[in-house]
Amino acid sequence: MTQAWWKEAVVYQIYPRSFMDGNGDGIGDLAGITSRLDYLQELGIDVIWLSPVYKSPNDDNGYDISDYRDIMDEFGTMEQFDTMLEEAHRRGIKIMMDLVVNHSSDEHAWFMEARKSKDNPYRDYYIWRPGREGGGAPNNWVSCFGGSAWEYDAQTDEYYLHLFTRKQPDLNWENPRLRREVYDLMTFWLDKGIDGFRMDVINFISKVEGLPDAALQEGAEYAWGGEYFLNGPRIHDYLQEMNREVLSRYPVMTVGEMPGATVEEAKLYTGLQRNELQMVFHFEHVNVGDGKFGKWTPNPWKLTELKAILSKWQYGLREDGWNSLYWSNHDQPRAVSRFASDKEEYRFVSATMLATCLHLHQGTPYIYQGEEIGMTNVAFDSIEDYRDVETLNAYRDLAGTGKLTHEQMMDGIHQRSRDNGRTPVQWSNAPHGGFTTGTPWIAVNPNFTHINMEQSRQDPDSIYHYYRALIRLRKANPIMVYGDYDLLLENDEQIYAFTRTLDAEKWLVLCNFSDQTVLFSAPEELASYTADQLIIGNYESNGDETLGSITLRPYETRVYRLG
Ligand code: TEU
Ligand code: CA
Repeated sequence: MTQAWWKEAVVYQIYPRSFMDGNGDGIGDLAGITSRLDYLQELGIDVIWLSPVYKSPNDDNGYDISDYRDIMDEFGTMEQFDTMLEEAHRRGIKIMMDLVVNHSSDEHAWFMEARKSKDNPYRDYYIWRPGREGGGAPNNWVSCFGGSAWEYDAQTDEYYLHLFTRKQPDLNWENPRLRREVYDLMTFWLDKGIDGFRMDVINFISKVEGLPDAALQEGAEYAWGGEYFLNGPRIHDYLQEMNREVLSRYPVMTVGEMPGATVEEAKLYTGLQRNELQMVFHFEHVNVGDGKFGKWTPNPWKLTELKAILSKWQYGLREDGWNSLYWSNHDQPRAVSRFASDKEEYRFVSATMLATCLHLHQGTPYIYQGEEIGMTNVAFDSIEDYRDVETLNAYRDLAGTGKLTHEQMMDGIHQRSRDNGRTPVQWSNAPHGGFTTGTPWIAVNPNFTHINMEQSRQDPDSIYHYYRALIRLRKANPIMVYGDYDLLLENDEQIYAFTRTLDAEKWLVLCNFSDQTVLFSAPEELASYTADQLIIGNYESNGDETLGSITLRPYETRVYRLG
């Protein structure tokens, strides 16, 4: 197995708007981030993935960029960015930027030019088509955030494609001039000294020629066109070109966000000899339980499903390629609420079990801000309290049309809205959780009074200190990074058990995903081993260290070195 710093690293994601407000205007900012770097150093992480900080009108909180070479007004100045970068580097922390180049903002200078006339030099930076004969959008694709993926522009009597909101027009990667612009702006940031890119929906950039209609479901107005733009025909050419032109010239970390990517495709994206990317974020495990209206009507999910998905990825990328490991991010609900229990009596054991499970898989782990103190989902009573454009559009499309009742929709929102991950980080029990001295742009989860960083740092037995221990463990034990993964008990609905093996060393990882007390009895393949040493766990020992029968308490996790 080829060794690499980015395989050994632990990444921490910052969603700047919700991380720390440095100037009291209620919006997190760069000064706020800089003020918390000591904290991140103490936690022990190696890399920060910074969600977008570029100039943006914030239709989608910075994922709609109007100037790729400048900083969003609310977040501060380029000088403050440079200070943050320097201060991070001084502490041995690298910065990975978000690269959002499937689309720009409609307020980007390129688009403002492009929409002026059909022969404008920037016209082909975007995807324009005339309407259908007899009227209407060029095809029937639905936007990821609801409604048609096309917007009519009267000035030139044509439509432009937007797979996200109408303020996020898709860029035309067929155009070599556009690709050159992207490589140049990447170089601009790399020359500043940043350490990598997380690439937003990067597997959407190559569309099938002709942009054909997708199959319409009965009664639906629009259709999901994924088969015509996910992992499209020229995607590997583009990524190899990007690698040749830019990435190969810098010692960087790269991860491509890829909804709809399968493990077979991930091998092509991350295979060492392919010179594309290092890792992808797939969505298979975070989509478990999606129902009739996707995440808004969630069904219960089974542990066997989750294990099957994660194991397929572990085995699939075992020889070549590399996994990214995550439970949550700024688009997902909070990990404890989604995958274990956020009931206060189980919150510590849930959060530490999930952390252990994730960090003991093979791959590079990503911690989402607040996860390290066990922050939970929020349940605002009123739709007025939500800010996320996806949530608000879905409410309009589903509750507004009677497809779901208000109560059903609010239940879906409470479980899965992106705003669950976007309420501000809870730093202390001061007003607004110490996030701001002003009025926060989105309300702080009211549980900040007992779930907060200050509390978690003071308590040596907290989730926070458990994360620190896990990270330290990774630094000291190459088996956590490079060891082979092997699943045990694949049909068990309560216990997630697996081994990691590196040369002569073997570790056993046990995770109880249920609120029941369950018995683990070692399967055949472990018959010749004994539990040599408990490496980490989230309960006091109960003395049953014989592999034949281990009683796991609710959400208990244990990692043993086997002898
Ligand atoms: O997300 C891509 C994406 O597919 C999400 O819309 C995701 O499917 C959804 O949130 C889950 O319901 C990326 C960014 O991470 C997201 O914040 C942006 O809104 C989106 O791209 C557009 O840039
Ligand atoms: Ca601010």
